[in-house]
Amino acid sequence: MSVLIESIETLLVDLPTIRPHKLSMATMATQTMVIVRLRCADGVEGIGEATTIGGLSYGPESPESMKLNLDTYLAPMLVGQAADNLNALMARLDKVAKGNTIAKSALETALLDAQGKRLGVSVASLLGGARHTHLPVLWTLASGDTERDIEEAERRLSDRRHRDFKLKIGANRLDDDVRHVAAIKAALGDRASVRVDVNQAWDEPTAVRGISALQEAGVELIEQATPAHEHAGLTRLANRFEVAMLADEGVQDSRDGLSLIHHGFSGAFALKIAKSGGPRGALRLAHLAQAAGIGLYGGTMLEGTIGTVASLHAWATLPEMTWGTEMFGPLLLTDDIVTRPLTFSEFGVTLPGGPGLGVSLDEDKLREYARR
Ligand code: MUC
Ligand code: MG
Repeated sequence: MSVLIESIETLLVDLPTIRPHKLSMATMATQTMVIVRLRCADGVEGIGEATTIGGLSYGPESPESMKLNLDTYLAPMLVGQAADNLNALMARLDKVAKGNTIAKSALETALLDAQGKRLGVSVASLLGGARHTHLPVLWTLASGDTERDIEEAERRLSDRRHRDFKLKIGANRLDDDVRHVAAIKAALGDRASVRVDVNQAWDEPTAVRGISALQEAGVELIEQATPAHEHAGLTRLANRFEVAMLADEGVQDSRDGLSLIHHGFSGAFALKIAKSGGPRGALRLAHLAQAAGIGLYGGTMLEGTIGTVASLHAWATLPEMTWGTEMFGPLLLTDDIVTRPLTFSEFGVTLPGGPGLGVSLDEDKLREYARR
């Protein structure tokens, strides 16, 4: 007899960031996550997280809209259903709601966590089995100040925390951005890999000028230089330059992946469970990329520990990723809402053991940071 889903609760949780995090479309001082608690008739609870960046500025879902849509449309489709048939449950969600991939990802995560706990196996096992238990993690330098970014990078290098750095650019004049990136790369030299994320801020002619200068400065990877929908343009840039292009906002799911492949894109895809409606959708995109010879990168929406761990369980099932991962979200926050935070060491993070996600909510912390 299948166990039924009894209730689904959602909470908005606001956690301050350790410093302002400046992206081309927003500056973050707080991260807001929607935490999902999915309770089943056998007493098992699965947890999930829906998180985006900068309110509504990154994509079409905001934390507040996700909570509303989860409560009003998505959760009622799951309550009363058998908890163990993920294929049927996710199809019910797709039937009632187009898009809303971040909210759906939180529910898929909670369902995987519950099923793993019930069976006594990890989420990675449910996804086919972990091939790694320690994954590389980069750090994003985005204080907005060159000297402060260099100091931050030096500290992270000497702590053996991170040796790959992603710089957020696109908000300033091109020349200023190039000067900023070149100064950081010159200071770090061969001790670190430096990449940039433009978050769609350039048009193609600006991208050509910017990428030439950044390639010259020794940057290794250029993330989403141009608008998300411009698949032909991104492919032209990938063909034109030696430095690798990474598609992020432009590759939400397998459909986008297929379109880029059809255009002849060579480069890499940033996988995010939030973009693909959950860990399984992100893995479908990864498998497509692998078949087409496209590189992989484990991306984040700057989730807290729950979303980060859910992603790690998925990335752990893949062969080593070409460009590593950026699963540093919890390190950008001043506190955590789980009882045992993740262990970051030796330039990476350790996949937690135990059934399900392998992390538990800290009820006191949850109460402290839950929005009233
Ligand atoms: C993005 O667009 O990649 C990932 C790291 C970071 O600092 O911002 C995110 C979003
Ligand atoms: Mg990005």
